[in-house]
Amino acid sequence: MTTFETFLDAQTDALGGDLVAVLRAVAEATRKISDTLKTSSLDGLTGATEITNVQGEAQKPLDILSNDILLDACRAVPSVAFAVSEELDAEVAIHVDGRYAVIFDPLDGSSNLDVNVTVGTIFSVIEAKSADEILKSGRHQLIAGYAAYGPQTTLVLTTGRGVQIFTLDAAGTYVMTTADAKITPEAKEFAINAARRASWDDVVSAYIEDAIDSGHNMRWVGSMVADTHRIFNRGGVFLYPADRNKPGAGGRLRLLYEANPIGLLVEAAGGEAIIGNEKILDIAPTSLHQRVPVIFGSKAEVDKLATAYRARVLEAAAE
Ligand code: AHM
Ligand code: MG
Repeated sequence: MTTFETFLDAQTDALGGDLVAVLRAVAEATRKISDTLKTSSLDGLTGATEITNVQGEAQKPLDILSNDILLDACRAVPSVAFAVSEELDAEVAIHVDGRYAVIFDPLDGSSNLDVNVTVGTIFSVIEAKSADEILKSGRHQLIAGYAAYGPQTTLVLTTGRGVQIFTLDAAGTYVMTTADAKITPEAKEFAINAARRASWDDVVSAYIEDAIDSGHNMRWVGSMVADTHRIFNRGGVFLYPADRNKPGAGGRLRLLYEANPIGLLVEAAGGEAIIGNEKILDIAPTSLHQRVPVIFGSKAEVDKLATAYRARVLEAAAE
């Protein structure tokens, strides 16, 4: 049996003790969040607060609590210089002598909380000694991962050497359940919010029409972490495209703490993650809460979309 601690010990030479300490603290924070979620209704942690976050969304008590648990974890590690969160307006300076920024969505899919559907924490660690080093492309991520809080709590992680999956046991120990996770290159299943089809661009509309005609199945949890976890287990493609009626609006999901960490995990597992004609991980961010269109999953399916976007660019250039 490989526990998370055993795994961390084996990573120390490659990552260095400071980075391992960051990862240990973040994983411990996800264990605490998992514990808090289990009895949240009994503890009165339901509904929404009257506080609105920088995204203009009403925060839930568990959004705030999860954010605080992660901030406390960052403060406990001297090498953390900054924390960036979906729930905070700007980066928070943690330790002046720190070296890393921890970037997180504390509770992704939190609109699903009151219906007891899987939610998750998404996180990423980059090197950033000063605030102006935070806005860099996803290729610079040193660690990325998510914890999915469902029937089981599962930690999915990359430190640059493949993707490892851990499951939380009854004693609160993460135990490795997959040593080298791979996303199957072909799978006939897509995830998209079909209610928004009037806002899709031609490439997405044509892909979905074709997929339905070819007998693909559809699933949409409304928690990106849960949809991602399904793709890790049986493949498929996830799409949250830009709204064609709102040029420049990006998409719904945020680059730094949603698209980038998932993009790194997906590529590390042999899948693809794109924004139209480009890879998610190559996008140079312009702001902390920047929204982007997102497509990721099984390589063969994402390649079909990437090829169609490339053709569109070539057509536009020829006009
Ligand atoms: P959140 O971080 O505020 O929970 O928002 C992100 C979530 C994703 O988990 C999910 O894929 C998406 O929003 C669902 O959006 P929609 O309600 O448009 O289907
Ligand atoms: Mg989110």
